[in-house]
Amino acid sequence: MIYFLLPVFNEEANIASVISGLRAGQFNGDIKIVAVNDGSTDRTDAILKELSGPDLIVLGTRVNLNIGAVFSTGIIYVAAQAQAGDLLVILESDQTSAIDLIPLMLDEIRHKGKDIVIASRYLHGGAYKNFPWARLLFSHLANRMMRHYFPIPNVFDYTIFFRAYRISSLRAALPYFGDAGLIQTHGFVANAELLIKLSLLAPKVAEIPFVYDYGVKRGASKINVLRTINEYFVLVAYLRRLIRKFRSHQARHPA
Ligand SMILES: Nc1nc2c(ncn2[C@@H]2O[C@H](COP(=O)(O)OP(=O)(O)O)[C@@H](O)[C@H]2O)c(=O)[nH]1
Ligand SMILES: [Mg+2]
Repeated sequence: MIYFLLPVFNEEANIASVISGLRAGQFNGDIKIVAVNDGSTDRTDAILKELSGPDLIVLGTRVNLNIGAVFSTGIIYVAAQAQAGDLLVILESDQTSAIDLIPLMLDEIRHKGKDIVIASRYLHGGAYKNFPWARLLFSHLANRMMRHYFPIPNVFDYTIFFRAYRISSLRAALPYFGDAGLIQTHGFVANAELLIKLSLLAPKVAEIPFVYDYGVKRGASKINVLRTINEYFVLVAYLRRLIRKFRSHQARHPA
């Protein structure tokens, strides 16, 4: 089974197209779409009802909780449902995650033994298109900062949501961090937090080039850049403390 996790917040202009794109895709396996509706106040909920089917699970909250809670809810749900060998793809609900790249991402896991595959804007062949310059600058700085403090072999893009995971590698992380501890940040930084925590357990991570075209998105971005900058600094301090504790635990209890 291939699970697709969609964080959804006020995506009335995009969500139907994303779900029908997934339904039309060729992924070499059964699919289940898990849409976590993060307290949307537009027509998102009604549209999700119109799209209902056995392949679509809608979770979420009535109030907006932001990405951290959305990822936790979706990952814990999928980890509990999945069978050994199942895969998870997290993608955005605003049409910017190119569905035709997914088979290549899944191939890296199925045939090349990878555990996590990142659609990367920073690899040769990857790029940002139609992205506002201020966001571009911010994205570069955030990725530089993550790479500086938390280097992971082969990883340059820490902030893109669009990734594929071997679900067993997510499951392996839950006993270390707990359901409530796998993701402890609230905003967009939750995505980097997840990757860095998983990397402590040494999964095989690969990137494949991805042209991220922001021009295909309908509607406005909901990111709050100033708040997110602050969250990256908080994340660095938090993860450095956590990694120290993790390493000293590992030294006392070698596997
Ligand atoms: N911004 C934001 N996005 C959320 C939230 N909850 C879920 N999402 C989803 O997370 C993804 C990223 O948000 P988006 O507005 O596309 O950010 P951008 O593409 O970086 O401008 C989208 O799929 C949103 O629907 C939230 O509280 N805030
Ligand atoms: Mg987006």
